[in-house]
Amino acid sequence: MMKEQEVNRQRQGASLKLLMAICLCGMILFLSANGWAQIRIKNKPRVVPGEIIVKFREGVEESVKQASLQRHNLSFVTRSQALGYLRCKTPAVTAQAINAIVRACKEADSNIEYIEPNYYLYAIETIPAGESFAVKQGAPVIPNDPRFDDQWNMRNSNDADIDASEAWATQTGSDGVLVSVIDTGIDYDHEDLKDQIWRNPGESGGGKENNGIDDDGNGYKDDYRGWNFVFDNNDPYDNNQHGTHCAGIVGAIGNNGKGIAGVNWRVKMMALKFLGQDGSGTTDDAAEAIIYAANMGAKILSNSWGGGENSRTLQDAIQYAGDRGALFIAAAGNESSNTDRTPNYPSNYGVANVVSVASSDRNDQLSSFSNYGRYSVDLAAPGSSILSAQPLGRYQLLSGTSMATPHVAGVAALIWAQYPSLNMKQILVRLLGSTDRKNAFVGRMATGGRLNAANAFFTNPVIALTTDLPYTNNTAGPYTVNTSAVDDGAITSVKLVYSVNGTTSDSVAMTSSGNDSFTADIPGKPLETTISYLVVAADNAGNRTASPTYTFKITTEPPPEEGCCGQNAMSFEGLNPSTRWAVEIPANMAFFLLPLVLLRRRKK
Ligand SMILES: [Ca+2]
Ligand SMILES: [Ca+2]
Ligand SMILES: [Ca+2]
Ligand SMILES: [Ca+2]
Repeated sequence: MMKEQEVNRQRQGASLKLLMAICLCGMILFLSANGWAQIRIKNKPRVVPGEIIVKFREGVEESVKQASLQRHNLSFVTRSQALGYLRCKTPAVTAQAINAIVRACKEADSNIEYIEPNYYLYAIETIPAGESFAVKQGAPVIPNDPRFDDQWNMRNSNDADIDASEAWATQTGSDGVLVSVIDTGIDYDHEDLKDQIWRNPGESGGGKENNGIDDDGNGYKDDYRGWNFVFDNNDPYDNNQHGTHCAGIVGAIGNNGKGIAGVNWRVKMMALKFLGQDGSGTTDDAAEAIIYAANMGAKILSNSWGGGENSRTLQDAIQYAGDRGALFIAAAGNESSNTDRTPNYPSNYGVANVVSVASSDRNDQLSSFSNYGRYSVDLAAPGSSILSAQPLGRYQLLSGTSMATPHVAGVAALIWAQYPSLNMKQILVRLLGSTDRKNAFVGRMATGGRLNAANAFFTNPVIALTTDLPYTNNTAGPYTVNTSAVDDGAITSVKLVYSVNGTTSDSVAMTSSGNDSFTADIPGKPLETTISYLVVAADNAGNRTASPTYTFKITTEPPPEEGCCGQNAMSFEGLNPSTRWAVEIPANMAFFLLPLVLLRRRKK
């Protein structure tokens, strides 16, 4: 919604204060190869001085709200129409003082549903890259973009790429798919981006672009090419560099003889700027941007930023987008840490549409800076030394989970272009169920794999979101396994196959629980039992796919040290190449797959 001029002035004042604060507490400015300055903010401030977000419970009377605000010395500034929270001014400036008010209100005021600081959020720092690269010739589809040879992430000799060339043989993207890049804005005049920028039809034509009228009644005047939430105007131009780089990965025009090729040669990108020139923004603006994207029909939201604490405001905004069928792709963060233990937001929110993305390098290893987490990170995608677009028509290598994230958003868009009738959940299953499992990622993220665009189009069953049961001391059971499976035709059966202490095995049909989900129970077992299990799905054409194998123990011991990659994978070269990726399994599970191999041979 539009805000009063006074508010704008205050906020610009706040941004200036922030900039000054940054200068005081230490700013490192350095020049990268082609002269672009990068700013890294040290000692990042965590909360917006003088602001608090508060939401009252349903049905609380206006007069009671006013009295409550007065009691806590808060004055109303803006209200979120979609989520109902209020952004308020407080005399408190320091994080300590603001947190004290938040704590006091939580305890004392039962009319308040939640109250929290307006956290600052940051573009996930990018590390300038300057490695040499080796690119292989001879691909299924090689676009004519002159810098394509430098895009190891799309195609390289190690096959650590996302198989973009193979995917492009099937699908190169569609103008009908809308991806929202929620970031520092986009250089919408860039030679490789300008034809991919979303135009709001309700604010286009007949002078609607600049008539000062909210022609489509969405609360934003003249928002014909996205929105700038930092200054509340209709110019989301990128005065940083981060958002343009992310946009180029999602959808730099492919095969146009210029620059690079994005994951999508054709796509529409919605430029939503909530991070300022210094790469910082606020929770309130992020929530507004997310709600804008969802309301205006974006199906994929690409989010290469993070910071703040666990925020109910942000979680509600992400849920709002999920309720409207939009995927929320989020960077896992660049702290080299385990986000199962140290949560990173927004990638850690437990909302079904959130996909958390780690970064991989050209050797298919986890990038040194990348966060990881067996339960909290979903998959890896290339993020080290990625060439993409920069403002003023330039191109540059950058590294970060920021760069990995738009690869995943881009592949989600490709899948949607190929299968336009799929819903968000079905896109999610194809995205997560088609990764290339690698030892470097197994145990460090839920899929144990790196993004693969070509595999996402499989006509065999695709399985994802299988429960990874943790160690437990529960001997009564049952141990419930949920999974999801989709197919280009129809899933005809889903089975849970499990072994007990590596010797006996059982197979049970999984019951459909709707929405492409299936469930089955493993009965309770005594202490010191080890159970391994996998899921096998079959389709109407008789094709079968096996999930990875999961293992847990009934024990009072703590689970083994988290981290990585202990199990030796065994790959079944004899299988159909299109299913081989799915059946790289630990050696002790070979007997489960043997019947599948035999079945397959019998059919021939
Ligand atoms: Ca409008
Ligand atoms: Ca207008
Ligand atoms: Ca191009
Ligand atoms: Ca099929």
